[in-house]
Amino acid sequence: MTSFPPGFLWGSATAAAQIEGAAFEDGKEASIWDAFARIPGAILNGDTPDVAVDHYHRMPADVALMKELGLQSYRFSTSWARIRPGDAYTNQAGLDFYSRLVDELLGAGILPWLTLYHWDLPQALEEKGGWANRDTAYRFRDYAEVVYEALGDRVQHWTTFNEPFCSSLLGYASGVHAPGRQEPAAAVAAVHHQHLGHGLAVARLRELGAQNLGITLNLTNAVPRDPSDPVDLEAARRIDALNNRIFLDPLLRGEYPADIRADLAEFGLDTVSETGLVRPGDLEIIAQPLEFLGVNHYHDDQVSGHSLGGGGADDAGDPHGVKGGRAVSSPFVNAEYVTFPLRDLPLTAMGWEVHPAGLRTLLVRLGQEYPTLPPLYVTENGAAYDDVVSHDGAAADGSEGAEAVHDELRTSYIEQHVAAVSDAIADGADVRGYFVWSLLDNYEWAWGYGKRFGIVRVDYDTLVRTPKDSAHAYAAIIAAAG
Ligand code: PNW
Repeated sequence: MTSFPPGFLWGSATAAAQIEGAAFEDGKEASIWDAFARIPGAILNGDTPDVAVDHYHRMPADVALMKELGLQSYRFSTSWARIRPGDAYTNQAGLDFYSRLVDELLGAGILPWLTLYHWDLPQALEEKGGWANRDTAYRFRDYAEVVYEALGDRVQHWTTFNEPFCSSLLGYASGVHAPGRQEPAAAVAAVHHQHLGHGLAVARLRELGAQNLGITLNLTNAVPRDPSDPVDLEAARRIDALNNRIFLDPLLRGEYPADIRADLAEFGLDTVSETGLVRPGDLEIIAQPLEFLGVNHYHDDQVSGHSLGGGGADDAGDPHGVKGGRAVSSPFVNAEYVTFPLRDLPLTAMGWEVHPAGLRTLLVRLGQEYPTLPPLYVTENGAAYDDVVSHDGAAADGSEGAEAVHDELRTSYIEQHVAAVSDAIADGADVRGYFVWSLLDNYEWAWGYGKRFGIVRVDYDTLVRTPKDSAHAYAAIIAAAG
Protein backbone atom coordinates (compact mmCIF):
# COMPACT_ATOMS: atom_id res chain seq x y z
CA MET A 1 0.00 0.00 0.00
CA THR A 2 1.29 3.40 -0.86
CA SER A 3 0.63 6.35 1.37
CA PHE A 4 1.61 9.97 1.22
CA PRO A 5 1.60 12.76 3.79
CA PRO A 6 -1.09 15.43 3.61
CA GLY A 7 -0.14 18.18 1.19
CA PHE A 8 2.09 15.91 -0.89
CA LEU A 9 2.33 17.64 -4.25
CA TRP A 10 1.58 15.84 -7.52
CA GLY A 11 2.66 17.29 -10.80
CA SER A 12 4.25 16.87 -14.16
CA ALA A 13 7.29 18.48 -15.75
CA THR A 14 8.47 19.88 -19.07
CA ALA A 15 11.23 22.21 -20.28
CA ALA A 16 11.05 25.24 -22.55
CA ALA A 17 13.32 24.06 -25.34
CA GLN A 18 11.65 20.66 -25.44
CA ILE A 19 8.07 21.84 -25.91
CA GLU A 20 7.71 25.49 -26.87
CA GLY A 21 8.82 25.72 -30.47
CA ALA A 22 8.46 29.31 -31.75
CA ALA A 23 12.23 29.26 -31.63
CA PHE A 24 12.62 32.53 -33.50
CA GLU A 25 9.31 34.26 -32.83
CA ASP A 26 8.36 37.36 -30.86
CA GLY A 27 11.94 38.40 -30.32
CA LYS A 28 13.42 35.09 -29.22
CA GLU A 29 16.90 34.46 -30.52
CA ALA A 30 19.01 31.32 -30.74
CA SER A 31 19.84 29.31 -27.68
CA ILE A 32 22.76 26.88 -27.69
CA TRP A 33 20.26 24.13 -28.54
CA ASP A 34 19.01 25.99 -31.61
CA ALA A 35 22.61 26.33 -32.74
CA PHE A 36 23.69 22.79 -31.77
CA ALA A 37 20.74 21.24 -33.61
CA ARG A 38 22.12 22.73 -36.82
CA ILE A 39 25.44 20.90 -36.56
CA PRO A 40 25.23 17.88 -38.87
CA GLY A 41 25.16 14.66 -36.86
CA ALA A 42 24.56 16.31 -33.51
CA ILE A 43 20.93 15.25 -33.22
CA LEU A 44 19.27 12.03 -34.32
CA ASN A 45 17.64 12.59 -37.75
CA GLY A 46 18.76 16.22 -37.70
CA ASP A 47 15.68 17.11 -35.64
CA THR A 48 15.54 20.72 -34.42
CA PRO A 49 13.52 22.30 -31.59
CA ASP A 50 12.13 24.92 -34.02
CA VAL A 51 8.54 23.70 -33.64
CA ALA A 52 8.82 21.09 -30.88
CA VAL A 53 5.22 20.50 -29.77
CA ASP A 54 4.21 24.10 -30.44
CA HIS A 55 3.34 24.70 -26.80
CA TYR A 56 4.06 28.40 -27.32
CA HIS A 57 0.89 28.63 -29.41
CA ARG A 58 -1.12 25.90 -27.70
CA MET A 59 -0.45 26.84 -24.10
CA PRO A 60 -4.05 27.42 -22.95
CA ALA A 61 -5.18 24.05 -24.30
CA ASP A 62 -2.18 22.35 -22.67
CA VAL A 63 -3.06 23.90 -19.32
CA ALA A 64 -6.68 22.74 -19.75
CA LEU A 65 -5.33 19.24 -20.30
CA MET A 66 -3.30 19.46 -17.07
CA LYS A 67 -6.44 20.45 -15.23
CA GLU A 68 -8.36 17.54 -16.73
CA LEU A 69 -5.69 15.16 -15.46
CA GLY A 70 -5.91 16.64 -11.97
CA LEU A 71 -2.32 17.90 -11.82
CA GLN A 72 -1.73 20.00 -8.72
CA SER A 73 1.49 21.52 -9.94
CA TYR A 74 3.26 22.09 -13.24
CA ARG A 75 7.02 22.28 -13.44
CA PHE A 76 8.21 24.25 -16.47
CA SER A 77 11.26 26.27 -17.40
CA THR A 78 11.66 29.77 -18.76
CA SER A 79 13.84 30.29 -21.80
CA TRP A 80 16.70 32.69 -21.17
CA ALA A 81 17.01 33.26 -24.93
CA ARG A 82 13.35 34.29 -25.09
CA ILE A 83 13.60 36.70 -22.18
CA ARG A 84 17.13 38.10 -22.56
CA PRO A 85 17.86 37.10 -26.15
CA GLY A 86 21.36 38.46 -26.58
CA ASP A 87 21.55 39.04 -22.85
CA ALA A 88 21.88 42.78 -23.29
CA TYR A 89 18.19 43.72 -23.15
CA THR A 90 14.89 42.30 -21.96
CA ASN A 91 12.36 41.04 -24.49
CA GLN A 92 9.00 41.98 -23.04
CA ALA A 93 7.12 39.68 -25.43
CA GLY A 94 9.05 36.74 -24.02
CA LEU A 95 8.21 37.65 -20.43
CA ASP A 96 4.58 38.14 -21.44
CA PHE A 97 4.32 34.54 -22.61
CA TYR A 98 5.35 33.24 -19.18
CA SER A 99 3.08 35.73 -17.49
CA ARG A 100 0.13 34.39 -19.48
CA LEU A 101 1.18 30.83 -18.67
CA VAL A 102 1.32 31.57 -14.95
CA ASP A 103 -2.08 33.26 -15.02
CA GLU A 104 -3.55 30.35 -16.93
CA LEU A 105 -2.13 27.90 -14.38
CA LEU A 106 -3.35 29.86 -11.39
CA GLY A 107 -6.77 30.18 -13.01
CA ALA A 108 -6.85 26.39 -13.34
CA GLY A 109 -5.82 25.93 -9.71
CA ILE A 110 -2.37 24.58 -10.67
CA LEU A 111 0.72 25.62 -8.74
CA PRO A 112 3.47 26.95 -11.04
CA TRP A 113 6.90 25.48 -10.29
CA LEU A 114 9.43 27.50 -12.26
CA THR A 115 12.94 26.51 -13.33
CA LEU A 116 15.20 29.29 -14.59
CA TYR A 117 17.73 27.18 -16.46
CA HIS A 118 16.92 23.98 -18.27
CA TRP A 119 19.94 24.06 -20.58
CA ASP A 120 19.06 26.73 -23.14
CA LEU A 121 21.78 29.33 -22.75
CA PRO A 122 21.54 32.22 -25.23
CA GLN A 123 23.94 31.42 -28.06
CA ALA A 124 25.26 34.98 -27.74
CA LEU A 125 26.64 34.05 -24.31
CA GLU A 126 28.15 30.81 -25.59
CA GLU A 127 30.01 32.93 -28.08
CA LYS A 128 31.60 34.70 -25.12
CA GLY A 129 32.73 31.37 -23.64
CA GLY A 130 29.46 30.02 -22.27
CA TRP A 131 29.60 28.39 -18.87
CA ALA A 132 33.38 28.17 -19.05
CA ASN A 133 33.33 31.95 -18.65
CA ARG A 134 32.88 33.15 -15.07
CA ASP A 135 30.92 36.16 -16.24
CA THR A 136 28.04 33.90 -17.33
CA ALA A 137 27.23 33.28 -13.64
CA TYR A 138 26.63 37.02 -13.17
CA ARG A 139 24.58 37.17 -16.36
CA PHE A 140 22.46 34.34 -14.95
CA ARG A 141 21.86 36.30 -11.77
CA ASP A 142 20.66 39.30 -13.78
CA TYR A 143 18.35 37.13 -15.90
CA ALA A 144 16.94 35.54 -12.72
CA GLU A 145 16.21 38.99 -11.36
CA VAL A 146 14.34 40.03 -14.51
CA VAL A 147 12.17 36.90 -14.39
CA TYR A 148 11.52 37.31 -10.68
CA GLU A 149 10.47 40.91 -11.09
CA ALA A 150 7.93 39.90 -13.72
CA LEU A 151 6.54 36.76 -12.06
CA GLY A 152 7.52 36.86 -8.40
CA ASP A 153 4.13 38.23 -7.40
CA ARG A 154 2.50 34.99 -8.63
CA VAL A 155 5.14 32.25 -8.67
CA GLN A 156 6.19 30.96 -5.27
CA HIS A 157 8.55 28.09 -6.15
CA TRP A 158 11.82 28.95 -7.84
CA THR A 159 14.42 26.48 -9.06
CA THR A 160 17.70 27.89 -10.31
CA PHE A 161 19.18 25.03 -12.37
CA ASN A 162 17.93 21.76 -13.75
CA GLU A 163 20.58 19.04 -13.70
CA PRO A 164 23.84 20.96 -13.81
CA PHE A 165 25.49 17.57 -14.44
CA CYS A 166 24.04 17.57 -17.95
CA SER A 167 24.58 21.22 -18.78
CA SER A 168 28.21 21.07 -17.66
CA LEU A 169 29.55 17.56 -18.23
CA LEU A 170 27.35 16.47 -21.16
CA GLY A 171 27.61 19.91 -22.75
CA TYR A 172 31.33 20.58 -22.31
CA ALA A 173 33.03 17.18 -21.72
CA SER A 174 31.23 14.46 -23.69
CA GLY A 175 29.78 16.98 -26.13
CA VAL A 176 26.58 15.00 -26.51
CA HIS A 177 24.59 18.03 -25.42
CA ALA A 178 24.85 21.64 -26.51
CA PRO A 179 27.19 23.40 -26.96
CA GLY A 180 28.87 20.15 -27.96
CA ARG A 181 32.33 20.93 -26.64
CA GLN A 182 34.74 18.21 -25.60
CA GLU A 183 36.98 20.17 -23.28
CA PRO A 184 37.40 18.71 -19.80
CA ALA A 185 38.75 21.95 -18.33
CA ALA A 186 35.77 23.89 -19.67
CA ALA A 187 33.45 21.24 -18.23
CA VAL A 188 34.91 21.56 -14.74
CA ALA A 189 34.75 25.34 -15.04
CA ALA A 190 31.12 25.02 -16.13
CA VAL A 191 30.31 23.00 -13.01
CA HIS A 192 31.77 25.68 -10.77
CA HIS A 193 30.28 28.60 -12.66
CA GLN A 194 26.80 27.07 -12.59
CA HIS A 195 27.15 26.65 -8.82
CA LEU A 196 28.21 30.27 -8.59
CA GLY A 197 25.30 31.38 -10.77
CA HIS A 198 22.96 29.42 -8.51
CA GLY A 199 24.33 31.08 -5.39
CA LEU A 200 24.29 34.57 -6.86
CA ALA A 201 20.69 34.12 -8.04
CA VAL A 202 19.55 32.67 -4.70
CA ALA A 203 21.01 35.65 -2.87
CA ARG A 204 19.41 38.13 -5.26
CA LEU A 205 15.96 36.49 -5.30
CA ARG A 206 16.06 36.23 -1.52
CA GLU A 207 16.70 40.00 -1.32
CA LEU A 208 13.73 40.53 -3.60
CA GLY A 209 11.49 38.47 -1.31
CA ALA A 210 11.53 34.92 -2.68
CA GLN A 211 10.68 32.36 -0.02
CA ASN A 212 10.89 28.97 -1.74
CA LEU A 213 14.19 28.49 -3.48
CA GLY A 214 15.87 25.31 -4.62
CA ILE A 215 17.86 23.52 -7.28
CA THR A 216 17.24 20.26 -9.13
CA LEU A 217 19.99 17.66 -9.46
CA ASN A 218 19.98 14.36 -11.34
CA LEU A 219 21.29 11.85 -8.87
CA THR A 220 21.98 8.15 -9.11
CA ASN A 221 23.31 5.33 -7.02
CA ALA A 222 26.66 4.21 -8.38
CA VAL A 223 26.59 0.50 -7.60
CA PRO A 224 29.97 -1.30 -7.79
CA ARG A 225 29.70 -4.43 -9.93
CA ASP A 226 31.74 -6.42 -7.42
CA PRO A 227 31.75 -4.74 -4.01
CA SER A 228 34.74 -6.86 -2.98
CA ASP A 229 36.82 -5.66 -5.95
CA PRO A 230 38.83 -2.51 -5.18
CA VAL A 231 38.92 -1.58 -8.88
CA ASP A 232 35.12 -1.56 -9.05
CA LEU A 233 34.87 0.29 -5.74
CA GLU A 234 37.21 3.00 -7.00
CA ALA A 235 35.17 3.30 -10.20
CA ALA A 236 31.97 3.64 -8.13
CA ARG A 237 33.62 6.31 -5.99
CA ARG A 238 34.52 8.32 -9.07
CA ILE A 239 31.04 8.10 -10.59
CA ASP A 240 29.38 8.97 -7.28
CA ALA A 241 31.79 11.92 -7.12
CA LEU A 242 31.00 13.28 -10.59
CA ASN A 243 27.28 12.48 -10.64
CA ASN A 244 26.34 13.38 -7.10
CA ARG A 245 28.89 14.79 -4.66
CA ILE A 246 30.49 17.42 -6.90
CA PHE A 247 27.04 19.08 -6.84
CA LEU A 248 25.65 18.12 -3.43
CA ASP A 249 28.69 18.97 -1.36
CA PRO A 250 29.32 22.58 -2.40
CA LEU A 251 25.58 23.30 -2.21
CA LEU A 252 24.91 21.60 1.12
CA ARG A 253 28.30 21.64 2.85
CA GLY A 254 30.09 24.56 1.23
CA GLU A 255 33.01 22.52 -0.04
CA TYR A 256 34.25 20.31 -2.82
CA PRO A 257 35.14 16.96 -1.22
CA ALA A 258 38.84 16.22 -0.79
CA ASP A 259 38.80 13.22 -3.13
CA ILE A 260 37.22 15.29 -5.92
CA ARG A 261 39.65 18.15 -5.38
CA ALA A 262 42.47 15.66 -5.78
CA ASP A 263 40.91 13.97 -8.85
CA LEU A 264 40.37 17.35 -10.54
CA ALA A 265 43.31 19.32 -9.16
CA GLU A 266 44.74 19.83 -12.64
CA PHE A 267 41.60 21.82 -13.51
CA GLY A 268 41.93 24.16 -10.56
CA LEU A 269 39.33 22.68 -8.22
CA ASP A 270 41.94 22.15 -5.55
CA THR A 271 42.89 25.74 -4.78
CA VAL A 272 41.12 28.95 -3.88
CA SER A 273 42.78 32.02 -5.37
CA GLU A 274 41.97 35.49 -6.67
CA THR A 275 42.67 34.48 -10.25
CA GLY A 276 41.82 30.76 -10.21
CA LEU A 277 38.61 28.88 -10.90
CA VAL A 278 37.45 28.87 -7.28
CA ARG A 279 37.81 32.35 -5.79
CA PRO A 280 37.68 33.51 -2.18
CA GLY A 281 34.04 33.76 -1.08
CA ASP A 282 32.65 31.55 -3.89
CA LEU A 283 31.79 28.63 -1.64
CA GLU A 284 29.96 30.88 0.83
CA ILE A 285 27.89 32.26 -2.05
CA ILE A 286 27.14 28.75 -3.31
CA ALA A 287 26.16 27.16 0.01
CA GLN A 288 23.14 29.18 0.99
CA PRO A 289 20.19 27.61 2.75
CA LEU A 290 17.53 26.29 0.39
CA GLU A 291 13.89 25.44 0.98
CA PHE A 292 13.96 22.35 -1.23
CA LEU A 293 16.16 20.06 -3.26
CA GLY A 294 14.71 18.68 -6.48
CA VAL A 295 15.83 15.15 -7.33
CA ASN A 296 15.57 13.81 -10.86
CA HIS A 297 16.03 10.08 -11.04
CA TYR A 298 15.63 7.67 -13.93
CA HIS A 299 18.06 4.84 -13.32
CA ASP A 300 20.97 3.67 -11.23
CA ASP A 301 24.37 2.90 -12.66
CA GLN A 302 26.16 -0.35 -12.07
CA VAL A 303 29.78 0.62 -12.30
CA SER A 304 32.99 -1.22 -13.04
CA GLY A 305 36.63 -0.27 -13.35
CA HIS A 306 37.21 -3.13 -15.79
CA SER A 307 36.66 -2.84 -19.50
CA LEU A 308 33.54 -4.53 -20.80
CA GLY A 309 33.96 -7.82 -22.55
CA GLY A 310 32.42 -8.35 -25.97
CA GLY A 311 31.45 -5.69 -28.42
CA GLY A 312 32.20 -2.52 -26.48
CA ALA A 313 30.06 0.08 -24.82
CA ASP A 314 27.34 0.07 -27.45
CA ASP A 315 26.70 -3.66 -27.39
CA ALA A 316 26.79 -3.77 -23.62
CA GLY A 317 24.05 -1.14 -23.55
CA ASP A 318 26.16 1.33 -21.61
CA PRO A 319 23.68 4.14 -20.81
CA HIS A 320 26.44 6.74 -21.06
CA GLY A 321 28.21 5.38 -24.13
CA VAL A 322 25.67 6.11 -26.85
CA LYS A 323 23.53 9.17 -27.39
CA GLY A 324 21.26 10.01 -30.27
CA GLY A 325 22.43 6.78 -31.86
CA ARG A 326 26.08 7.77 -32.00
CA ALA A 327 28.95 6.77 -29.77
CA VAL A 328 30.35 9.67 -27.78
CA SER A 329 33.13 10.18 -25.33
CA SER A 330 32.58 9.97 -21.61
CA PRO A 331 31.19 12.88 -19.58
CA PHE A 332 33.15 11.65 -16.56
CA VAL A 333 36.26 13.82 -16.49
CA ASN A 334 39.35 11.87 -15.43
CA ALA A 335 37.23 8.77 -15.04
CA GLU A 336 36.71 8.04 -18.72
CA TYR A 337 37.84 4.44 -18.24
CA VAL A 338 34.82 3.54 -16.09
CA THR A 339 32.28 1.16 -17.65
CA PHE A 340 28.59 0.65 -16.95
CA PRO A 341 27.71 -3.03 -17.38
CA LEU A 342 24.00 -3.69 -17.40
CA ARG A 343 22.39 -5.92 -14.82
CA ASP A 344 19.69 -8.40 -15.68
CA LEU A 345 16.87 -5.85 -15.49
CA PRO A 346 14.20 -4.63 -17.90
CA LEU A 347 15.25 -1.66 -20.03
CA THR A 348 13.36 1.38 -21.28
CA ALA A 349 13.69 2.65 -24.84
CA MET A 350 16.63 4.77 -23.61
CA GLY A 351 18.44 1.56 -22.62
CA TRP A 352 18.05 2.60 -18.99
CA GLU A 353 17.47 -0.10 -16.36
CA VAL A 354 14.16 -0.21 -14.55
CA HIS A 355 14.90 -0.65 -10.86
CA PRO A 356 12.47 1.29 -8.64
CA ALA A 357 14.20 0.22 -5.43
CA GLY A 358 17.07 2.50 -6.49
CA LEU A 359 14.88 5.56 -6.07
CA ARG A 360 13.95 4.50 -2.54
CA THR A 361 17.60 3.89 -1.66
CA LEU A 362 18.65 7.24 -3.09
CA LEU A 363 16.01 9.31 -1.28
CA VAL A 364 16.75 7.64 2.05
CA ARG A 365 20.53 7.85 1.64
CA LEU A 366 20.47 11.60 0.94
CA GLY A 367 18.89 12.31 4.33
CA GLN A 368 21.42 10.10 6.05
CA GLU A 369 24.45 11.60 4.33
CA TYR A 370 23.51 15.29 4.41
CA PRO A 371 22.40 16.60 7.81
CA THR A 372 21.41 19.96 6.32
CA LEU A 373 19.33 18.39 3.53
CA PRO A 374 16.22 20.46 2.80
CA PRO A 375 12.89 18.77 1.96
CA LEU A 376 13.05 16.73 -1.23
CA TYR A 377 10.82 16.80 -4.29
CA VAL A 378 11.16 14.22 -7.04
CA THR A 379 11.13 16.76 -9.82
CA GLU A 380 11.50 14.22 -12.64
CA ASN A 381 10.92 10.52 -13.03
CA GLY A 382 9.48 8.69 -15.99
CA ALA A 383 10.25 6.46 -18.94
CA ALA A 384 10.58 6.43 -22.71
CA TYR A 385 8.95 3.58 -24.58
CA ASP A 386 8.10 2.96 -28.22
CA ASP A 387 4.38 3.59 -27.99
CA VAL A 388 1.90 1.88 -30.28
CA VAL A 389 -1.21 3.78 -31.28
CA SER A 390 -4.35 1.72 -31.54
CA HIS A 391 -7.72 2.66 -32.92
CA ASP A 392 -10.23 1.53 -30.37
CA GLY A 393 -13.90 0.89 -31.03
CA ALA A 394 -14.22 1.38 -34.79
CA ALA A 395 -17.18 3.59 -35.54
CA ALA A 396 -20.42 2.25 -37.09
CA ASP A 397 -19.67 3.87 -40.44
CA GLY A 398 -16.51 1.82 -40.62
CA SER A 399 -14.19 4.76 -39.92
CA GLU A 400 -11.42 4.26 -37.42
CA GLY A 401 -12.19 4.75 -33.72
CA ALA A 402 -10.50 7.18 -31.36
CA GLU A 403 -6.75 6.89 -31.01
CA ALA A 404 -5.46 5.31 -27.85
CA VAL A 405 -2.03 4.43 -26.48
CA HIS A 406 -1.98 1.42 -24.20
CA ASP A 407 1.40 2.09 -22.61
CA GLU A 408 1.36 -0.55 -19.86
CA LEU A 409 5.12 -0.39 -19.45
CA ARG A 410 5.13 3.35 -18.73
CA THR A 411 2.16 2.99 -16.40
CA SER A 412 3.94 0.23 -14.53
CA TYR A 413 7.17 2.28 -14.38
CA ILE A 414 5.31 5.22 -12.84
CA GLU A 415 3.31 3.09 -10.40
CA GLN A 416 6.40 1.27 -9.19
CA HIS A 417 8.38 4.46 -8.72
CA VAL A 418 5.53 6.18 -6.91
CA ALA A 419 5.45 3.16 -4.60
CA ALA A 420 9.22 3.50 -4.10
CA VAL A 421 8.72 7.13 -3.04
CA SER A 422 6.08 6.03 -0.57
CA ASP A 423 8.50 3.40 0.79
CA ALA A 424 11.24 6.01 1.12
CA ILE A 425 8.90 8.23 3.11
CA ALA A 426 8.08 5.29 5.35
CA ASP A 427 11.85 4.86 5.84
CA GLY A 428 12.14 8.47 6.99
CA ALA A 429 12.92 10.42 3.80
CA ASP A 430 11.34 13.87 3.77
CA VAL A 431 9.82 13.82 0.28
CA ARG A 432 7.10 16.37 -0.37
CA GLY A 433 6.14 15.90 -4.00
CA TYR A 434 6.50 13.97 -7.26
CA PHE A 435 6.55 15.25 -10.85
CA VAL A 436 6.30 12.80 -13.70
CA TRP A 437 8.51 13.38 -16.73
CA SER A 438 6.92 14.32 -18.96
CA LEU A 439 3.49 15.79 -19.54
CA LEU A 440 3.93 15.63 -23.32
CA ASP A 441 6.05 13.72 -25.77
CA ASN A 442 8.73 16.23 -26.67
CA TYR A 443 12.15 17.08 -28.07
CA GLU A 444 14.40 14.62 -26.28
CA TRP A 445 17.66 16.54 -26.81
CA ALA A 446 20.24 14.52 -28.77
CA TRP A 447 17.51 11.97 -29.57
CA GLY A 448 15.33 14.59 -31.21
CA TYR A 449 11.75 13.36 -31.55
CA GLY A 450 12.95 9.76 -31.45
CA LYS A 451 12.16 9.04 -27.79
CA ARG A 452 8.78 9.56 -26.20
CA PHE A 453 8.53 10.25 -22.47
CA GLY A 454 5.04 11.81 -22.46
CA ILE A 455 2.02 10.58 -20.57
CA VAL A 456 0.25 12.46 -23.36
CA ARG A 457 1.02 11.47 -26.93
CA VAL A 458 1.83 14.13 -29.47
CA ASP A 459 1.31 13.31 -33.13
CA TYR A 460 4.27 15.08 -34.71
CA ASP A 461 2.41 15.61 -38.01
CA THR A 462 -0.78 17.13 -36.62
CA LEU A 463 0.50 18.09 -33.14
CA VAL A 464 -2.72 16.64 -31.74
CA ARG A 465 -2.47 15.57 -28.07
CA THR A 466 -3.92 12.26 -26.88
CA PRO A 467 -3.63 11.23 -23.23
CA LYS A 468 -2.09 7.76 -23.03
CA ASP A 469 -3.31 5.12 -20.60
CA SER A 470 -0.46 6.22 -18.30
CA ALA A 471 -2.01 9.70 -18.09
CA HIS A 472 -5.27 8.20 -16.87
CA ALA A 473 -3.38 5.93 -14.46
CA TYR A 474 -1.46 8.92 -13.12
CA ALA A 475 -4.68 10.90 -12.72
CA ALA A 476 -6.03 7.95 -10.71
CA ILE A 477 -2.91 7.90 -8.50
CA ILE A 478 -3.36 11.61 -7.78
CA ALA A 479 -7.07 11.22 -7.05
CA ALA A 480 -6.46 8.24 -4.75
CA ALA A 481 -3.63 9.96 -2.86
CA GLY A 482 -5.64 13.14 -2.45
C1 PNW B 1 16.64 14.71 -17.96
N1 PNW B 1 21.79 10.78 -18.46
O1 PNW B 1 17.80 14.57 -18.71
C2 PNW B 1 16.17 16.11 -18.30
O2 PNW B 1 15.98 16.97 -17.22
C3 PNW B 1 15.02 16.14 -19.24
O3 PNW B 1 15.04 17.36 -19.95
C4 PNW B 1 15.07 14.94 -20.16
O4 PNW B 1 14.13 14.99 -21.18
C5 PNW B 1 14.87 13.72 -19.29
O5 PNW B 1 15.82 13.66 -18.25
C6 PNW B 1 14.92 12.40 -20.05
O6 PNW B 1 16.18 12.20 -20.62
C7 PNW B 1 18.73 13.57 -18.60
O7 PNW B 1 22.52 10.64 -19.46
C8 PNW B 1 19.52 13.35 -19.70
O8 PNW B 1 21.99 10.11 -17.44
C9 PNW B 1 20.53 12.44 -19.65
C10 PNW B 1 20.76 11.73 -18.48
C11 PNW B 1 19.97 11.95 -17.37
C12 PNW B 1 18.96 12.87 -17.44
